[in-house]
Amino acid sequence: MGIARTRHTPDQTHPQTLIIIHALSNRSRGSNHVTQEYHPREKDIIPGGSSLMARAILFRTRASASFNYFQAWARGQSTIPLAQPVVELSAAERLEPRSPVVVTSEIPGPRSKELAARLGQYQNTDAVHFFVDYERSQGNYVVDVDGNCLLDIFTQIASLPLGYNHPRLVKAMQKPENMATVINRPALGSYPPVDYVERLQNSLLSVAPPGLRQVQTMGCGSCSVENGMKAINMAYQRRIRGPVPYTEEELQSCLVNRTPGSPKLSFLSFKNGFHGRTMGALSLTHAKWYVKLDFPAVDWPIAPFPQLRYPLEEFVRENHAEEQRCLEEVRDLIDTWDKRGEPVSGICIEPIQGDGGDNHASAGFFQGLQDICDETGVYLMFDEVQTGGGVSGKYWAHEHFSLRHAPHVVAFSKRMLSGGFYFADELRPKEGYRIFNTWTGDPTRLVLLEQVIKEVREEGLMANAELVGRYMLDSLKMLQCEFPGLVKNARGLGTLCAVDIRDAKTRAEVLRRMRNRGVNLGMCGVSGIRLRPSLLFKRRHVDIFLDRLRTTLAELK
Ligand code: PSZ
Repeated sequence: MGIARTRHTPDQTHPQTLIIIHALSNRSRGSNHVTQEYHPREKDIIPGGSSLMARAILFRTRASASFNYFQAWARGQSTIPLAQPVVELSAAERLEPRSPVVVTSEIPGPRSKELAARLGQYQNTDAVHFFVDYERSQGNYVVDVDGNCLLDIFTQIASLPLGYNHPRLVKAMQKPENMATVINRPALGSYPPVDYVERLQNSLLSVAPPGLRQVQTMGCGSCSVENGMKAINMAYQRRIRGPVPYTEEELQSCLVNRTPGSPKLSFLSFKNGFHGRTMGALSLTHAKWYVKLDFPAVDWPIAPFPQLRYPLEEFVRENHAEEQRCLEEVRDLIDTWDKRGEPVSGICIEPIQGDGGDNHASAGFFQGLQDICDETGVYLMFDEVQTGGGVSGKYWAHEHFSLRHAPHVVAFSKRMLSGGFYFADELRPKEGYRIFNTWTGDPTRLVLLEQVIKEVREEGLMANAELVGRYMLDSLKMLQCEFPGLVKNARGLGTLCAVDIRDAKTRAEVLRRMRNRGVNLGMCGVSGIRLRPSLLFKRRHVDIFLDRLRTTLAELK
């Protein structure tokens, strides 16, 4: 008998509860693929909506499915009576709830509020949305401590590759042979475990961006960007210095932040970029005031990121001109700062600006940027902390740009579970302890990442991201036609989709109402809604999201 059965009392008035219970009890039984009746629209999708008849059929199907679930659960069976149409479900999908269920009058509910008040004794909790029951959360659904079950399209700030409690990851963590990895967190740079090389090969190296074969793990995204910058600066200085030993003056002056040991180099970033909160990465970040205010930052060149008009295919000429303008500015800045005696050693850019507003630029823009870097000897770093991990339809979003050669650094974190960066051979430090800290990552994360990568391959999840993303974008474009003025600028690559809402106040209201309807969303830029689903997001999830968004927008029209 599953753990869930002993912990929850089935309640016929909340059929969804039964599904969660069934799902959890199945997880503990560890059963494999089954087929079951399924969302009738999964096979025959029309983006953007359902007729009354379709809704009626859907309701009936769901109601009878719930009853069947209950009967099966009551008999302790792990298989579910079949109905038509039938599609194959993965083990993970079988565990997932069918739709959101909201049981409190608003979210956060009373228990969340009580916990926030308690936590508030020890820290500021203004950023807390709600408290989560991570044990009961499953797949694309997050369950809060009040029993609300929300479709999660923000996934812990875009950091869950396979949603919650994926059976494959649960299994990996239950393996006794992985226990030592979990318990004994090593100082990886000095005492790597016996299986570390193999772990790296099976995880990070197996999905390395084309042309890069060096990798360094790190803790978080900021730390990854920060150390990517360091690797670039070291390589830059090495190039200038040549194959000579360090001078005593260099070794002494660096200790007191003076030249020549601490050289006057600069790093170029873009307006609205987000690269993290540590002091180096923070100097590259220009997205939100509350990330920056009161902290000293290095005065480095900031170039404009193209402000494109959407849909991209309709504004090709205007957008091209805008991108050329930005590239010219990059060129000018490199020149100006060189003359100032603070040459640009590297450029850091997101393939799609995330926090700064889901701003896209074309492949041509990035190719042009790489050309400028090659001409001026500036190193190019892609910050793929938010775009990496397959959600763009490729493992790395910069792979969409057909660059002439690999960038020098690709920083990652979030959906890769471990932070870190891939880098060109040329950037490899010449001494130990130069890119280093106590943990430099966590092998436990690689155990999980290995399973994530296997699942992505076996279940074709990158192709899924591309297909579902296209469907989601088409649907958002339709919604934009339905609510002109209220919704605009639908844009996306894979499932990295976004829309802008009329203004920031309306956006906040949309997010609040959507949450109360059981859909958890993120925001970006001034008035953007940012969609960051897991790789398990399917068309049926898009439909649930869209249905609720349409209702919400109609209320706010
Ligand atoms: O408010 C915050 O601190 C947020 S909200 C979203 C993020 C951070 N994203 C983190 C991030 C990122 O999106 C990109 C493109 N680069 C670096 C980072 C920093 O990663 P962490 O938060 O892991 O340090």
